[in-house]
Amino acid sequence: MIELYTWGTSNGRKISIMLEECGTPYNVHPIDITKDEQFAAAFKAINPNSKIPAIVDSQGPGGKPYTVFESGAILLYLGDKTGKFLPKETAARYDVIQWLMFQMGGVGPIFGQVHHFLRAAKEQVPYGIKRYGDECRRLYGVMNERLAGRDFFCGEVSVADFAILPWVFRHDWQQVDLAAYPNVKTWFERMLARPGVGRGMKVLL
Ligand SMILES: N[C@@H](CCC(=O)N[C@@H](CS)C(=O)NCC(=O)O)C(=O)O
Repeated sequence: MIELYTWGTSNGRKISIMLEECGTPYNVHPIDITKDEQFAAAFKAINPNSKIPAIVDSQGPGGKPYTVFESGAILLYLGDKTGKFLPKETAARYDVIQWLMFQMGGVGPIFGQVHHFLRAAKEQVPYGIKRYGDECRRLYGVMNERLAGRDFFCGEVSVADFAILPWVFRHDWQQVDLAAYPNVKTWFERMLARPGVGRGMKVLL
């Protein structure tokens, strides 16, 4: 059984989507980050970085419990464990890993800053809004080019799509009109039509 420590955010939803798509049984443990529960000692023992998501696999390597934090690492772990949504062949595998890292190093941090400066900042900071807004729109452009003539980021649907989807789901928070990125829009609609994605997106709603 997988124990999922999460909250209803884009990073958390990557993992509930993956678990639903794999059909892997899991228990949800809410960590309310609006109440600073991520800093509790019990959770810090699972993720020393005090952020959701994290998992504990009761049947980890060697049949022993194993803990994983960082959503990209969790997706790779679950892909290897289940044999789903992460190719085994080297080139196809690294195609997926590259686009997963594009999400982890680019989309997540930059879109997160856009959300902060547009929705949470206590003061208007035009410099931050422009810097992160420009980079956010540039990243949408990269995704739009990648998805030209492709149904998914890399061949078949993969953990890369599951990582990117919950961030594109917040395009209204980023003040991005998907009509300007038609390949992203079509991909987004294709992803949302998947029942597993729909169930994963509803966890802790
Ligand atoms: N790189 C981390 C980022 C995790 C992250 O930023 N989680 C946010 C919620 S989406 C969080 O726990 N925030 C609480 C905090 O920063 O104190 C991952 O992908 O797992």
